[in-house]
Amino acid sequence: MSEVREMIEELAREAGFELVGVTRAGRLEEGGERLRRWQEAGMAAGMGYMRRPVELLSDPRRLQKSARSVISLGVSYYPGDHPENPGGWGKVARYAWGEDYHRVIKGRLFGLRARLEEALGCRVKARAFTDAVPLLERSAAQRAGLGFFGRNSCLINGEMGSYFFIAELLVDLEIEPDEPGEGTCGRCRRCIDACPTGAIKAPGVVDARLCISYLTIENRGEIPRELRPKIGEWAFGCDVCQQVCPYNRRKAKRSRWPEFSAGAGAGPYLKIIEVLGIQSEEEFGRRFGHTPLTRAGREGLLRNCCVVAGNLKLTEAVPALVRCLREDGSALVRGHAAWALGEIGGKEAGEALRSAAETEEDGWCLQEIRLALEANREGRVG
Ligand code: B12
Ligand code: SF4
Ligand code: SF4
Repeated sequence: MSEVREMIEELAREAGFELVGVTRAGRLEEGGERLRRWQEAGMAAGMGYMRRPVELLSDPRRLQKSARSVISLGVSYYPGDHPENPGGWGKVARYAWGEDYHRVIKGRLFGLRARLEEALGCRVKARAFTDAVPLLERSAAQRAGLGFFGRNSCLINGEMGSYFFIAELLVDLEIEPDEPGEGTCGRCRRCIDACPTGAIKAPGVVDARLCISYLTIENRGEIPRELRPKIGEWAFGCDVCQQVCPYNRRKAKRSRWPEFSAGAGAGPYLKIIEVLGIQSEEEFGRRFGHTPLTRAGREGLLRNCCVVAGNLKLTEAVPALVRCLREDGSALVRGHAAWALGEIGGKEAGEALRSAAETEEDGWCLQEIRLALEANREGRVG
């Protein structure tokens, strides 16, 4: 290994990254081809930023012209497993238990760049990225040797599993590249079989239109009616295809970054009634502004919690759902509250739905109320 490469490894580890690899800043051909097929099949769903040209998303030099190498970094976010549900709470995917990782990782990347410049004694033109970047990060990281592609499409490291974030520094230095990551799922197909919505259409191909992670985080509209029951108790994100993975079961390593621990952010569960009570953007910002949950926005998170309440038949949530149905300024929230009330049933739910049917002005919402009343009539009235 060259001296510079060794120094990068050392500095990256000092900065807290467990995985370090380097690849040249050239086109990611195989990843680009897979992305093209994924886009053409409509699997990018409503993510406009994932429908950008393949040439852009698969070429690091489009992000920084002077880039010669990509330093790919991995850091475990694994905060442990979900404790038992305290009773009718909504589940949060592990990557989102703590502080907003974009901010936290960016801070460390800037620190790493500064240390690198210090050590080299010259200015390094570098850009730091994680997640919110028009680049196929998994493909770059695989080529830099951080891991191999699992059938769930996640990048898996043989020693650490897949509960890690990927980040990168694009630098104008020619650095000796690493060998691409290798590994295999063997005959395993647990993730494909366990996915609640059948979103893994082929090995390594996730249809975002069906993925709970997409539906509860990136999706800005309604959760399709037929998929709502399959969301189960996931209020934000989904870990199913990772938690069944033997690599994670055997090798997941707890994160050493305190910012990713349950105490630093929303933690493993959300109290549904509490979330349904968040009535303004300010309140939402105060409660979740420093966490990844901010991505779903107030409307999105309340929508998700309505669906979980309906799935768990959470009678204690009825008053909060009735308030949402009557008073929430968002039709998206009112419509999902109606659905939940239809699922839970009972007299109070029925009365609220009937009265809302007379005053609701939004067409989609009114349709949700009517369908909820039908569900309520079908024997669920208490
Ligand atoms: C859009 C997006 C999503 C979408 C779509 C996910 C998807 N699978 O496409 C949604 C919202 C559903 C999502 C969900 C999640 N995401 Co996301 N997401 C992204 C984002 C922004 C782009 C991904 C993308 O380009 N998708 C398009 C497809 C075509 O590309 P791909 O998934 O990367 O798949 C490539 C490889 O898997 C490879 N490939 C797959 N199979 C095979 C097989 C062979 C033989 C070969 C050669 C290659 C290969 O080809 C594909 C093209 O490069 C990246 C950040 C980034 N800029 O890259 C984060 C990212 C992929 N997400 C991440 C995380 C943590 C998650 C979740 C775990 C969050 C959660 N718990 O809810 C889930 C996991 C769901 C899953 N099974 O993928 C991490 C993954 C880290 C890792 N170790 O893999 C990333 C890298 C963010 C980061 N910087 O850490 N995500
Ligand atoms: S994140 Fe959940 S819904 Fe999405 S592919 Fe994995 S198991 Fe399926
Ligand atoms: S669960 Fe099995 S098939 Fe899926 S990614 Fe893990 S090892 Fe591969």
